Amino acid sequence: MIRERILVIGASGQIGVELTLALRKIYGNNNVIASDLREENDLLKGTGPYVSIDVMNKEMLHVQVIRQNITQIYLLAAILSATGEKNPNLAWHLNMQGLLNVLDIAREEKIYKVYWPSSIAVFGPTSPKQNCPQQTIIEPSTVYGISKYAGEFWCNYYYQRYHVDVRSIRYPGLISYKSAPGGGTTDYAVEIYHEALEEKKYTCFLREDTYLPMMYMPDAIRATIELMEAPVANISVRTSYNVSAMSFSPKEISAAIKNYIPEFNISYEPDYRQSIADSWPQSIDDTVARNDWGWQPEYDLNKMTKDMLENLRQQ
Ligand code: NAD
Ligand code: AKB
Repeated sequence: MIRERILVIGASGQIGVELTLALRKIYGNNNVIASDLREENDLLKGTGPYVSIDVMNKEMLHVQVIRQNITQIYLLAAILSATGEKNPNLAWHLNMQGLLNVLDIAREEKIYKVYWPSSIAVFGPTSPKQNCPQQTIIEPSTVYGISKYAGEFWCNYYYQRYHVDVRSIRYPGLISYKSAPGGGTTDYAVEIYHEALEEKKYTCFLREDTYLPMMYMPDAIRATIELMEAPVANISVRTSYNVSAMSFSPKEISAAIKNYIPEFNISYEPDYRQSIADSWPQSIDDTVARNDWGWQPEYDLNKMTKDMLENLRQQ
């Protein structure tokens, strides 16, 4: 049996912190090496090894992979949709070159498995708005979406040509209370809970009727680990899997919060992120993920709202 040694790149980010902690529970603290450009996140301190890595520095990354006897890599370092529109060159460069560096090292060092997330941002204005299927018209209109779509095909290419077992999920917007989101269009759905508790009001940068696919972080972490643990024979998609949990608008999340904080008030001042949101589907069909590796979400809007507010109150 292989003794897994896992490298998480981008471990101090919104997903990285929780994924690193979950992987440490399964594989043992010392077998999961967290890495990031940023300083170690406070929640990771004292829970296992942490190294400073720039994924763009391929030589240094390669040295770490060999030195640490890495068998699996989770690549989370990226620039998200809203930040990407402010600096398209940087977003393209990091999102593409970072992935190619990891895939190349995985091929050369015969890394057992690679995880790299894609996003619902691959879909564009010409994709179906409702229950957007796994395979459909895909014409992304953001640099982030373009980089994710190109990345999906690089993953497929490295699997077909070099047999790198790289697996991927098109995450919807992710909502969490532990680590802050990093510059996405769906970030409003995290900010709103903080502001509801602290200020009892929130000004939303999207219109009240903007429906987007969303998922609570515990579901996203479980989906990731279930996909990575699925038998290789079950994996029919080598670009990236659609997964779905819930879909709501700012008006609906605000109503869900009001059930717990009746005095909460929301107002709307849409900005440049509105057109990004408008280009994405409102809901996702994840039948293929359900059939291939048994994906099932656990959280809907109300269950998530209760849990978010309870946990944020405790913080
Ligand atoms: P994040 O911005 O919170 O975290 C990314 C981390 O990468 C940060 O800690 C950052 O310091 C690090 N990083 C940036 N440049 C780096 C570099 N050159 N070398 C090493 N580390 C670097 O992002 P996240 O929300 O945790 O997203 C992780 C992945 O999941 C990304 O690929 C993102 O596109 C994807 N995703 C996220 C969401 C979401 O809602 N959070 C949804 C869909 C897809
Ligand atoms: C973003 O809004 O950019 C991310 C995503 C859906 O990929 N949360």
